[in-house]
Amino acid sequence: MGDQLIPEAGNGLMGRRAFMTATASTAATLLSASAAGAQRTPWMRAPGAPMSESGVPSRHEAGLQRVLFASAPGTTGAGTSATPHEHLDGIITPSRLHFERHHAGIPDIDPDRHRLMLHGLVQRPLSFSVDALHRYPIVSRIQFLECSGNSAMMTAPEPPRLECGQLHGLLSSSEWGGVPLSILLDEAGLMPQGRWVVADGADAAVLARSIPLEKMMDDAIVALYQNGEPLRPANGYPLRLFLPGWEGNASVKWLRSLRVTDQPAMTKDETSKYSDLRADGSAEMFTFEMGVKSVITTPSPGLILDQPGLYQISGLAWSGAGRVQSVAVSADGGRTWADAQLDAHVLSRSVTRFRTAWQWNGSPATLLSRATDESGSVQPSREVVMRDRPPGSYYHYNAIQAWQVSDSGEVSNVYV
Ligand SMILES: Nc1nc2c(c(=O)[nH]1)N[C@H]1C(S)=C(S)[C@@H](COP(=O)(O)O)O[C@H]1N2
Ligand SMILES: [Mo]
Repeated sequence: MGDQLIPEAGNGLMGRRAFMTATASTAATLLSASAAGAQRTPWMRAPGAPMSESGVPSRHEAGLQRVLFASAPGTTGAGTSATPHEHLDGIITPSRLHFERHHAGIPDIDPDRHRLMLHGLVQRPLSFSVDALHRYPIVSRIQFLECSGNSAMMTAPEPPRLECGQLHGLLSSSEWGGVPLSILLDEAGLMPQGRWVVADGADAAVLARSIPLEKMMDDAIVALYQNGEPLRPANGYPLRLFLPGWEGNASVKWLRSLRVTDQPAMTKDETSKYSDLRADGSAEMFTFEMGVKSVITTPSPGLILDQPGLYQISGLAWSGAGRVQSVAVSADGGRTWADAQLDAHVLSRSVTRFRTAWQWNGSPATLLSRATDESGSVQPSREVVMRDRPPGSYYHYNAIQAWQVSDSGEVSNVYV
């Protein structure tokens, strides 16, 4: 290692500038002459498997599965499954591993019989078939979807002994393609009294949410594509509402009706649920925008650091308000920080991948990441996020996550 590898922050943390040099070294073993001349491995001696119609991951990557999927007691399809972030890199969640949140299972919709109705305070109520929607201009963007209940278990009094995806996997990121709502609303002709749009889904839960008209006219889409292919049934096939940066619940799947109104409908999904209970007993409604947030995905619980040496710290940062400006990382529990390197794609209301190099000396260390977004909002501490939260108030948790590395290299979830 050259002498340019001077840590920028405490406990061996390299900064952004040292990232490439620091990580270019050392994990390989020296090639011996006997290994270079070794016999062919079994998979080199005969032709491999044939092609297939649809790909699957390597059988050696058993961790590439959605985690912690569970249905509410007495139900089959009312629950969540989470993205295993500790096994992934980059900013796109493979569609197969996108988190799922259903209130009454996945409807088996026949796209030829499905219609999207646009009605209420409009000049011309309209009905769209799926084919008709494909004839409108389609836009696509890489953006995140996060359930307002993501990370909710972090409000527990003791830190849950769970892995990164189990704690924070109700966040995924895709390229979403669809028709801007503004085009459809313009075609229907808004009446001046219109302020809200009530969206509801064609599932048995008939999930329904009231969305301010400004958001619908700004960047909302009727999504038809996810990562280049038609939406998967679990994520809303054949079409869903997609509201960039807003709590996942409002992105109504299996969308069937959009009704323009002059006030919110106060549906069950925005009153009894998805509102934020405060200590004085009041409930704050319509917390739509997801706060600035980040999490280190590696190292993280379940992964073990074999021996002291250089490691890459890598994670995800995002904000419902726009782009991620910077991510600071600490290896000493927040006493000192260094700026992480951001991957090339820093997009609005998307996840951003950050990385930094770390020289672990084999003693206990506490790793943290703290994101700042382009509006200047800084990811808060757990103490701040827990203020004014009575027990059972668990939505919209975006606090700084701490991972403790023990002297034996085990990583665990801790509160700082
Ligand atoms: N119709 C309908 N829309 C829905 C839901 C649902 O159960 N039914 N779940 C909501 C919730 S709580 C979230 S977080 C997101 C989850 O989307 P995903 O399953 O594609 O990840 O969809 C939202 N839209
Ligand atoms: Mo959700």
